[in-house]
Amino acid sequence: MPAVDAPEDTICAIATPAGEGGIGIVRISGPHAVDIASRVVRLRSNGSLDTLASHKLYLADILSPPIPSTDHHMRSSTTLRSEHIIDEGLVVYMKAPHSFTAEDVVELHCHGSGLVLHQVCEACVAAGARLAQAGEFTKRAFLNGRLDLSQAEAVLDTIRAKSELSLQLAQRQLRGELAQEIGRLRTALVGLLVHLEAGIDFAEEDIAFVRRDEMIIILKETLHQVRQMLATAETGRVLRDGVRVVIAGEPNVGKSSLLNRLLREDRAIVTDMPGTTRDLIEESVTWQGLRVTLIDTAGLRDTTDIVEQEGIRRSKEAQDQADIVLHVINAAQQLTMNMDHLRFPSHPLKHVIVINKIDLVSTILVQQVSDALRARTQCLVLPVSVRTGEGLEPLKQAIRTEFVKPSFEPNESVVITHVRHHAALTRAELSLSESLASVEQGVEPEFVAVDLRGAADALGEIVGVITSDDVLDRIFSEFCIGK
Ligand SMILES: Nc1nc2c(ncn2[C@@H]2O[C@H](COP(=O)(O)OP(=O)(O)OP(=O)(O)O)[C@@H](O)[C@H]2O)c(=O)[nH]1
Ligand SMILES: [Mg+2]
Repeated sequence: MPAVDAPEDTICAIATPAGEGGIGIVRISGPHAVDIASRVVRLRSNGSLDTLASHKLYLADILSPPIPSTDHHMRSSTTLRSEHIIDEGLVVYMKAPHSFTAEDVVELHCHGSGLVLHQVCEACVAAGARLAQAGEFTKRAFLNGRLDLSQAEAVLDTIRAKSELSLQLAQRQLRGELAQEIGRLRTALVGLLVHLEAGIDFAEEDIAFVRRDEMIIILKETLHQVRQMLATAETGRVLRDGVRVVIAGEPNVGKSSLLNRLLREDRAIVTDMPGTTRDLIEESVTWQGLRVTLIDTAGLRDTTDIVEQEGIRRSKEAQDQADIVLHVINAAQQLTMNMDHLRFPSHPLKHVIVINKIDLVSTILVQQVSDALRARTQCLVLPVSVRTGEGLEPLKQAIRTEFVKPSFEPNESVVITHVRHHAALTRAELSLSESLASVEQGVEPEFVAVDLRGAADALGEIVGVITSDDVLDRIFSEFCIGK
C-alpha cells in the first residue's frame, strides 16, 4: 500500500519482527513523538519526558490508556487514574535531526511479546499517533534528506541479505558509495549543461563557454564510467539475489543424488527407479558468499502418467526461469543418450552439461564423450561422479565463476545490484552516446543539451533527485511495516 505523505503526522509501529523475542521495540517518529510518548510512559525517576537527554536510555512503565493530555504535565505515580501498566521497559529519545528519520523519534523497548507490543502501539495511537505504513520510516528518512534513494533501497537489502557478499554490497550502498559515484558523474554533466546553456543564451555574442574538444573528453569519460558500472550489473544482481540453478535431465541419471551431495543433506529421495522425483525440490546454500538456490526436477521422458507429465511441465518451466541449467546425463548410457532431451532455451543463457556416474566407465570414454558434447553443444561439459565426489568441487567453482569472475573484488569498484539502477544507467548511456555523437558531428547545442539533460536526469533517478510518486510508492511498499 502506498504511504501517505503527511509529515505533520506522528507515526508509530512495531519495529521488531513478529513472534517472541527478548526485546520488542515500538518506534514513534514525527513532530509530536515526545508528547505522545510522554502520555504512554511514566519514567521510574518520575521526571518529565520533555527533559530527557537525547540518545540515553531511561527505565519506565508503559501505560494504558494514555494519560489525558491535560494532566500529563502534572503526572506523578500518585495520579488517581484507573491505569494499567502494559509493561516495563526502556525509553530512548532521539532528538531531530539525529535519528533514522531525521525527525524526533522515541523508541519504547519492551519485552518481546506480540501482545505487549500491540497494546503499546494501540496506546500510542490513542495518544495521537497514526500507525505507520510499510516503509514509511525509511521514506521519511529519504524525504528529509537523511538518505538518498539508493541508500533507502540498501536499507531493505541489508535487512534481506542472505549471504555475506550481498550484505557487504548492501552495506556499501548504504554508506552512500553508489550515490557518491552517481553524484560525481551527474555533477560533471550538469556542469557541462550549464556552460552549454549559457552558450545558447549568449549565442549572438559568439562566446563559447565550453570548448568542443573539452566536451568530447568529458562525455567520453562519463560514458566510459557508466558502461563500467553497467558491466557489473549481472554479478551485482546475482550477488544480491543469488543464483537459481536447475538440475535437469532424463530419469535416473542422478539429479537428486547431485542435489543431495551439493546440499550435503539427504533432501531428495534417491532410488534406482526411473521417475522417482516428480515435483520440484528447492533448497539454498551459500558457496563462498554466493547464495545458490538448487532446484531438483522430475526426469524428462515421454510418459502417460499424468503426475509425471505435470512434473516434467514444471521442470521445463523451472528451466526457463533459471540462471543456469545443469543438464545431467549418465556416462554409462552415453551410447543410448537421446540428445533431444537436452533443451537449450534462450533463457537462461547459461547451460552446463554434467556427465554423471563416471565411476562406471573408463577415463578414455569420459574424455571422448566430453569432447563430443563440447563440440556439438559449445557448452561447458563437466564430468562428475556423485558417488565418489569426483568433479564436484570443479562444478561448484564453475557455477560460481559463470557469475562472479575470479578477479571480482567486492570492495573495489561500485557494483550495480538493482534492476531499477540498471534501467536508469542504460537510459543515461543512450542519452550520453547520442549527445557525444551530436557534439562530434557539430550539431546545434540546443539538441546536445536535450540529451545531456536526459542523461543527467536518468542518473538523478538512481539517487532520487528526480523521481515520481509512483516510483517512491513502489520502492517503499516493498518494505515491511515498522521499517
Ligand atoms: N554409480 C553411480 N551411481 C549413481 C551416481 N549418482 C547417482 N547414482 C545412482 O543412480 C540412481 C538414480 O539416482 P537419482 O539421484 O534418484 O536419479 P534422478 O536423476 O534423480 O532420477 P529421477 O528422479 O527418477 O529422475 C540411484 O541408484 C543412485 O544411487 C554416481 O555418480 N555413480
Ligand atoms: Mg530424482
